[in-house]
Amino acid sequence: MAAAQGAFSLREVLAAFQACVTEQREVLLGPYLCGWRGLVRFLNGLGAIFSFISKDAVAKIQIMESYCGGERREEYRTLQAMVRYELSGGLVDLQRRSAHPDSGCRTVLRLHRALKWLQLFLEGLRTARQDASTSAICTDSYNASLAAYHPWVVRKAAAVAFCALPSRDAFLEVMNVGGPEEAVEMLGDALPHIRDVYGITQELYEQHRLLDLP
Ligand code: 1PW
Repeated sequence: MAAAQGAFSLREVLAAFQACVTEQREVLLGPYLCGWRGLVRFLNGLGAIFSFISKDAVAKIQIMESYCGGERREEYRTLQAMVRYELSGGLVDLQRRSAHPDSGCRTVLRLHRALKWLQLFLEGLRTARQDASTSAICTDSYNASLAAYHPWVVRKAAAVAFCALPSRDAFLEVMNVGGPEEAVEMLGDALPHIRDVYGITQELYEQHRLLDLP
């Protein structure tokens, strides 16, 4: 089962987020999107109820993949290059979505905010007791991060989906890395890399005042 096609393994995601950060502390978009693809597979493994959540992430990943595979792919090799290119070319809508509704900058910002949720959720999962409620962990991490950016209707739908989350052990099993202890250990290895990628992105966006892009 662990090798089933399309099955999520936390190992892949670990490797992708680890491979994101270059020696110059730049974030490579290729592995970043690869990591996101892994996360989406993970979400899909949690059941159909999560498909509305993964659908938007997939749409955003696709937008970014088309930039990364497009004519201007050199400008989209790293997050830093993308920000430079889009800002200097006036390719980002700063006040409201109009001429450039799907800029790389605003699209990555949505994924970046969602990554915070994931980070908090996995941290909660890692440190929780065996009998802890994953729904509560998920709700708390969502409320502490992404919820602030979502309208009421999305928050309600998310709350319903969270109720359907399996137990902590079942959850760790979906991660496909072995027993619960192994999964917890793997989370301990993976999280610093996710935190690192999040931190670099946050700093970059702060510097360029991009954290509130419409
Ligand atoms: C179990 C923990 C998993 C964390 C995975 C993170 C996936 C997050 C996707 C949440 C999507 C909720 C529904 C979509 C909302 C969009 O309106 C919103 N997108 C996101 C990613 O927050 C904003 O995008 P928009 O409307 O400005 O294009």
